[in-house]
Amino acid sequence: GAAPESDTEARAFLARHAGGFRHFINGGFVASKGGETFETFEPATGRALARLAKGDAADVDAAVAAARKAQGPWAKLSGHQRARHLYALARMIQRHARLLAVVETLDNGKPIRETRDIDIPLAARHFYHHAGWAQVGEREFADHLPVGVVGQIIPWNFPFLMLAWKVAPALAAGNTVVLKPAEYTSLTALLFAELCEAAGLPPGVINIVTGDGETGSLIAAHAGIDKIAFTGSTEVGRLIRQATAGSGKALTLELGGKSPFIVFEDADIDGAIEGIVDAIWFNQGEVCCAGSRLLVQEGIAETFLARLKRRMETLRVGPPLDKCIDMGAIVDPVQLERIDRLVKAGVAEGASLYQAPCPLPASGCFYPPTLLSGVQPASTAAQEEIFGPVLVSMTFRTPDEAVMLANNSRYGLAASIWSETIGLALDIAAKVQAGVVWVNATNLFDAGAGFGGVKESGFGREGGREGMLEYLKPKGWEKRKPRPAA
Ligand code: TXE
Repeated sequence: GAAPESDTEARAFLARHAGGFRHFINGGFVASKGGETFETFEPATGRALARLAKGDAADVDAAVAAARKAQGPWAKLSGHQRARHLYALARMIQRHARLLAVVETLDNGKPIRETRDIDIPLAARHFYHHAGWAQVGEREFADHLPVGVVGQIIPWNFPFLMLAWKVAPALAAGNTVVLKPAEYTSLTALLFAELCEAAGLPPGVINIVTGDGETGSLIAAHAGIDKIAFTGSTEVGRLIRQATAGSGKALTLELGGKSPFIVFEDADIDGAIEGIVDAIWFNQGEVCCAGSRLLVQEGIAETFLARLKRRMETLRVGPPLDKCIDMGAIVDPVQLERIDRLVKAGVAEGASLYQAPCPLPASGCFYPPTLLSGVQPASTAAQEEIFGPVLVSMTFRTPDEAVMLANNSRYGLAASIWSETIGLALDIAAKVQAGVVWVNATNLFDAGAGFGGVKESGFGREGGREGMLEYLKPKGWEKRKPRPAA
């Protein structure tokens, strides 16, 4: 195989912060007021990677105060001026793309091929796209105002891309931000803070507070925040909805999924096989919209699964800096244990287990590409989000049965439909309960298209015009006199 990607520059970045990473508040790096810190690890080796500040109530207060002070002046800038800042950030991301990709791979465990070709370029594209919205927004949203100070809590599966999805539209719309990265993967966010400094972004427009769920809950409950945008588990989404209920805070939630991947008898089988590989083994299956439930029509099920198993054997799992690797490490031992527990539950419930016989590194958090076939629709394996490289499969006979199985889920994030009969595919697309539907394709993301879920996958959209509106409020209501007390 090819030589592994060099991590020299990334190690130098880590060494510069060997004394511990700090929060980024009001344009500068500051230690936690209470002095608490925590450690993170490299998933591929288990070695310690960084020490980070754990945000407490005083830190969140300071970040919110900085964001509040910066918000008026930021919103008063012309759309053109705000766009210049977003373009500058996009160019900074491109200039430091290699460093960002390597840091992301070290921190998360995902393959360098993906961070280099997908995560970081899509993040840059998100800033470019939203620089455009900052300019046209002046006319398009002339009857709207920014929401104000936004609290953003993001997960660990696409640490930098999720930062871009949250930060770019918020800034374009004239909001300022208090962002908390996930505790496993904060490093690209802190590197981004350095890039914001270098790009001359006004202090307080972006504030980054690191920490765990406790820090997150302080942000969710903070009275000085006007909106919360969250991506993560449905369980935490529920807690945040409770914490913000009745507070007047706006809220968007992008939560879990168990997305169906439906293959009809007349599908292009080669295409569908490559599609399912991308749907479930991209990013180790740690993807909210992963096609984790394969529904295949009975007549082709046996051949399809046989071919899929042969394709699984060719997937390479290993050190993520190796440029030939298809699947890297699972983010943390806790997640690895959760995946294994759910696979065992699937087997106990009667599913057949197939794991690709690929060699795994002796240490680090690795898990093989896994298929559970013949699962019962009501079983744990068919219903729970596994959030790992585990595909479950079921068969159906008729299109109606496919729709019934697809919708037999508490989630509704995405769906992928494969058939050469376009009328059938579009008919099914309209009947599947999902925020995003792909036909003869999967995992298509575009900064200009709204992404989000229905049912327990959450609400609100990210990307495009719909995404911009989530960071705006109609003008006028704030001038209305409060109703006299009864
Ligand atoms: O997610 P959490 P976890 C799913 C996936 C995974 C499971 C658990 O199934 O196996 O969730 O992962 C912050 N108030 N997804 O526990 O806890 C936390 O610090 C406010 C799907 O890591 O939801 C982090 O920044 N914030 C998913 C963020 O929430 C809180 C992506 C997400 O972490 C908080 C991740 C609280 N009480 C996990 N508790 C997707 N759909 O993309 C935690 N956080």
